[in-house]
Amino acid sequence: MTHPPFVHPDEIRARFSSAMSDMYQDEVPLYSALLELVADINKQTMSQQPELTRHLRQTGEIERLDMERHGAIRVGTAAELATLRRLFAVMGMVPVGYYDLAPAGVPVHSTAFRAIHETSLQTCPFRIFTSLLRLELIEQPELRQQAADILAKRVIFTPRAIELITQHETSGGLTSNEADDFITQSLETFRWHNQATVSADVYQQLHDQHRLIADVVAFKGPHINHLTPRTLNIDAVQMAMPAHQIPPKAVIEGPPPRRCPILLRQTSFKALEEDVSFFATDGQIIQGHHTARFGEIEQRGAALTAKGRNLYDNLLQAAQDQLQVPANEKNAPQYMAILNEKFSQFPDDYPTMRAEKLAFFRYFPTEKGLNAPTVSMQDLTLDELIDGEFIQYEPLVYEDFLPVSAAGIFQSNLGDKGHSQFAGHSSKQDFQRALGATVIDELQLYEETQQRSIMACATALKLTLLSL
Ligand code: OOG
Ligand code: NI
Repeated sequence: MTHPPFVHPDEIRARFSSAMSDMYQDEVPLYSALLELVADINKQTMSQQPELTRHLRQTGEIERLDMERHGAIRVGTAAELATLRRLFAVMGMVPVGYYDLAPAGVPVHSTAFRAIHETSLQTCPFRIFTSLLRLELIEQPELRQQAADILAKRVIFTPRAIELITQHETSGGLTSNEADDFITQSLETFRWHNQATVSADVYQQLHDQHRLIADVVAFKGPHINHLTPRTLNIDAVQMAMPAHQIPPKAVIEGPPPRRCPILLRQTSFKALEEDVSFFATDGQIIQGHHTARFGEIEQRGAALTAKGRNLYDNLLQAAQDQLQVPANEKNAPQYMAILNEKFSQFPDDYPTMRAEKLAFFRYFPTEKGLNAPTVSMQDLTLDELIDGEFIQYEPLVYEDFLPVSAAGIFQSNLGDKGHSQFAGHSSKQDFQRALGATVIDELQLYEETQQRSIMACATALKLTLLSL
């Protein structure tokens, strides 16, 4: 018996990402406004910067730009996280990286579910930053137990979603109709519910412990809390936001503006205050509020090697040490000045970043190389092939997240006055145990993509060997 062909996981992810964006636009109209603003500024930026446009064309990023986004969710239990891992696997998304946010005062640890091969990322780079609440960081034992009991009772997946996940695992794929069904069913898990599952009293207790704990425990499921389009000019969007009635957070997280962008710069608009109803013990409904959902934008730059990342972390730390207090509305200009000054130590041209092995690159054969006789190139090193203009290179785009920035995004939307930091050691092992899998090392992935591009050059130019 033949069966209809399976849909490629990349295609399911693309459909899911688009359905998720539609749902969030309905739920949070300000996100729609942000999308429009970002699209306008992207268009403007490309017409003003032909060199940037050429670069986006060369790497293929121009095609993924409009559909590029990430989202974030927070779950409460190991079982929820492990099932999410199976759900995301249907869409070719696997856990990459470990982020410990406890040192920054947020009681969660996280990973990013995403595609890992450059071809898949090109089809759809959709990522989900996924955090697991660390209940063990709740100080009061009774509240901790109560939160655990509430979480143990909830089921965040529809029975049909589980069925389709299992089917994908056993038969190796989903047909087009099943994929659409899977998308409809799994979106239910991420939908907003304006009805809390706990009483106003319990909500308040959880909230008093940490607003994030209330956000995870008091609701039916892990509602998507933001979606983030990719901008080509984050400073321009940040500046334009207030005029569009979108209130931005005080400072842009990450590195300062540069000619050659690195890693990730992010900013968000403040979370909305939304109406929520709570049950009272007498069965009555009480109206209240909850703030959790927001919008964010990001500008992505070059992926850094371990050496480059080290330099980045040190310069960022030095800037924060000099400022002494967390960056806020008042000291934002001063912080940006310090940051700029510190980052003057980070080379800002691609040849130096490449020569000093600070970033990862992708290599392409040039027209000249493709037309040259192989013998003229055979004994040349990669550097010589570049000097001879047989090969050119572009930075590899950073596909991941940054823990310090993520903490800044969390904080700006939690209005957190309490914790500056949680004690308790980083526990990648605990996280992986909960996840039921190890997380992939992102540096390894960039290394592999870089290496594949070198191999592809060798094949295209008919060279037997290329070494970095
Ligand atoms: C996640 C915050 C982190 C990012 O882009 O760094 C994040 C959250 O608020 O749940 O999304
Ligand atoms: Ni985000």
